[in-house]
Amino acid sequence: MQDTRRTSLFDLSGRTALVTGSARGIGFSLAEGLAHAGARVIVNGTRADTVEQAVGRLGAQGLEAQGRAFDVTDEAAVAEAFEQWDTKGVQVDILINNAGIQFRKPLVELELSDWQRVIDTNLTSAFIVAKQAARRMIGRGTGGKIINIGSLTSEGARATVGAYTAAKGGVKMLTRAMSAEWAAANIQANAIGPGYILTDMNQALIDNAAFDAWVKSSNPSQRWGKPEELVGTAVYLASAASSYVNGQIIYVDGGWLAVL
Ligand code: GCO
Repeated sequence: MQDTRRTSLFDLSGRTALVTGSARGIGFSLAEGLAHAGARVIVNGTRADTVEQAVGRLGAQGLEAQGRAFDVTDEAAVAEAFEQWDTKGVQVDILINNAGIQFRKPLVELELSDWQRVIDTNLTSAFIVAKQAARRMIGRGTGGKIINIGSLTSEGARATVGAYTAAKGGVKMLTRAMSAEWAAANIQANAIGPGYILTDMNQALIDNAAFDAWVKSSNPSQRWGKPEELVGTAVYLASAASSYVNGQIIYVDGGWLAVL
């Protein structure tokens, strides 16, 4: 039993967190937030230069960060990264599967290759990276934390983002599948479903006056979310505070899904 009088429930000191797709956007904010909660973080992205810049921005705040560029859809590259961490004694205790892309096109015009790219990056990557992380968590007997990033589209569809919607619906169910297989090994696998957040990925939507008005009128908070507003939920799901929470998706959406 956890002694809540003596342990700080949300303290991540001594833990190592890998956040995929964390050179910018939501991923960067999550890496920064976990580091402020005490974790050592590993920044990941596809480009070594942007990963190093992000590590530099964290280091400048006195946070403990290292970087590793790899493509989360490339199983061999992911396996190699984990093998190298093994040899250096780096253990991933917390994994945030955040890497994602968007590609907006009506389904009847969508090329199969673009569908595949979106599914691979947003859904299959979570399987590829979590497989490596969970194998080690199970092998060590330490358990661990896996946080997948879903979306409002884990629940509802929006025209022009069909592949993304299919992928994010899949992320919700993959999270449950992970719980089904790994909860007994003391791994808590949960998801966060962000609402519409002010990120580079959404810049075209933010700049579109009609879309901006739709976002502001569709959720009771009447505004877009900020990446740092996802941090509290991520720290909770990465910490001892969520030791009996498993297979859930927590929407951080300003109340969007609660209203008609
Ligand atoms: C879109 C956006 C989204 C959202 C987000 C909502 O085109 O609808 O890019 O995918 O920002 O995922 O939760």
